[in-house]
Amino acid sequence: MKKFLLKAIAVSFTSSLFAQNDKPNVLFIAIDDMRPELNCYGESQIISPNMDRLANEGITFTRAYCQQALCGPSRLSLMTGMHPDGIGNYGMNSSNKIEWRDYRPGVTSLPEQFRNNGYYAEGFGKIYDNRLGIDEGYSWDKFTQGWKGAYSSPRAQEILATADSLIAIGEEPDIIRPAVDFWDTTDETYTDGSNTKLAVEFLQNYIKDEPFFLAVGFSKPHLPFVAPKKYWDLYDRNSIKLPQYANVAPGFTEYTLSPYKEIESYISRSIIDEDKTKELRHGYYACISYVDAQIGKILQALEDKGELQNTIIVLWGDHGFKLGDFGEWAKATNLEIDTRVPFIIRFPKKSMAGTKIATPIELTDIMPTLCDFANIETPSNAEGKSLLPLLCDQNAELRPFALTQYPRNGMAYSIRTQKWRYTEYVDKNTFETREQELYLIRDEILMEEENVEDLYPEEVARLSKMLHDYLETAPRWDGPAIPY
Ligand SMILES: [Ca+2]
Repeated sequence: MKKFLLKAIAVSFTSSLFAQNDKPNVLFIAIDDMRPELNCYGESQIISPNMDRLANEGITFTRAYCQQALCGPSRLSLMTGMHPDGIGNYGMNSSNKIEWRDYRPGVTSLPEQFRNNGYYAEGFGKIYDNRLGIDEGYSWDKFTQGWKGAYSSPRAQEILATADSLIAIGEEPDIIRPAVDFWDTTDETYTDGSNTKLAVEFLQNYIKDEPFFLAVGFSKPHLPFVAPKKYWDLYDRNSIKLPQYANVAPGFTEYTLSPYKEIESYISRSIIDEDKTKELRHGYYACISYVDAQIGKILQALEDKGELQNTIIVLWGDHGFKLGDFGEWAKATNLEIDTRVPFIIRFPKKSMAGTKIATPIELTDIMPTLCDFANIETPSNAEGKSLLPLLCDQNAELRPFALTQYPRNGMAYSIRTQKWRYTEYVDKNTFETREQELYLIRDEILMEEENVEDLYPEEVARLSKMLHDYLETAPRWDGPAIPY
């Protein structure tokens, strides 16, 4: 009955957006390691007019959470609509590149389902993490990764050569490879500009009868923070703010932060002082402005093609990133700053333009939502919820929490409700509780300020029960995990 009602709402909503029998195109934009620190999220430091325009013409989900704060599992979860436990993947490994499809042949991915329903799907850049495979032939009619070296400038080459010569004589360089770089060069010198050019050409030359599912995955602002100089020039280094919470919060357990110190594969932590912190943040912001400019080119190409009003545009990030927050330069935790992601949908005719929705939702919800709007059946492996009821009624009860997990101290599950972030570390097999954390998340801060587990035992008990009730029946892949 509920499903029937949802379908009826979907059909009436979508038929008001599209001419009958006119399937909408999909423009699917992925951004790597971009925390939602944009103007459209109420922040003010980053210059991103095109993403802000998208938000102004669409719907911004201000409490959207990834399912694991790491590229590979977050993306595979989104693309299959399944939680890491459901798909059986918790990581990726560059020395053991695999095709995830070989391990989970029965699963239908999001673009695959669109292909099954008359769409042409083509992708550029980083959609899946390629260490888990790009799934060409299943998810895509055609896929181009288009990688270019991040270190194109003469200065970066010099730094790399110096590091190599130091390592050759047994010394440890402060800079192993640059964490930041700028160069007065074209957008196309680097991967994202180059792939944007290809995506624009795709749109210009598209003549097929089928609607398209065009995916463009940007590799910035992921480390290293490298972008053409003109994007660095948008910012005044002196006015870039330092992190508000630069120390660990009271009550963090030994598992709260990650042992994975991402920045240390670029530079020594010993050289990260206040100036370096500002330089790194400057680089991260410049990379976002660089990506934003590329998004502007794609939106323009879509408009020039006359397809803007017949295209659903979805923009998402795979997870956040700590820029000195809690003293860290990495992701890979269940903290708000690593799990909260940008997520914007722009519907044709700018339906519900400028709406902000603060209900906690998951990236697994993208698959059923897009399928609903395109009037396509959602694959049975999807675990997420269609966001359609929320668009009809912002107070609709969609899900009791958004779930994120990370394999740490057994398995760390973290649930986000409107008010709380509750994290519980359990034995992977018995679900026996090992450790608990509770944070009251204030809307104005959206950071963990203190673990208040001891102050609210009833809340801990309630949320723990909610989590365990879920775990008892949650889909779980019981074969061998996808290797990493
Ligand atoms: Ca990422």
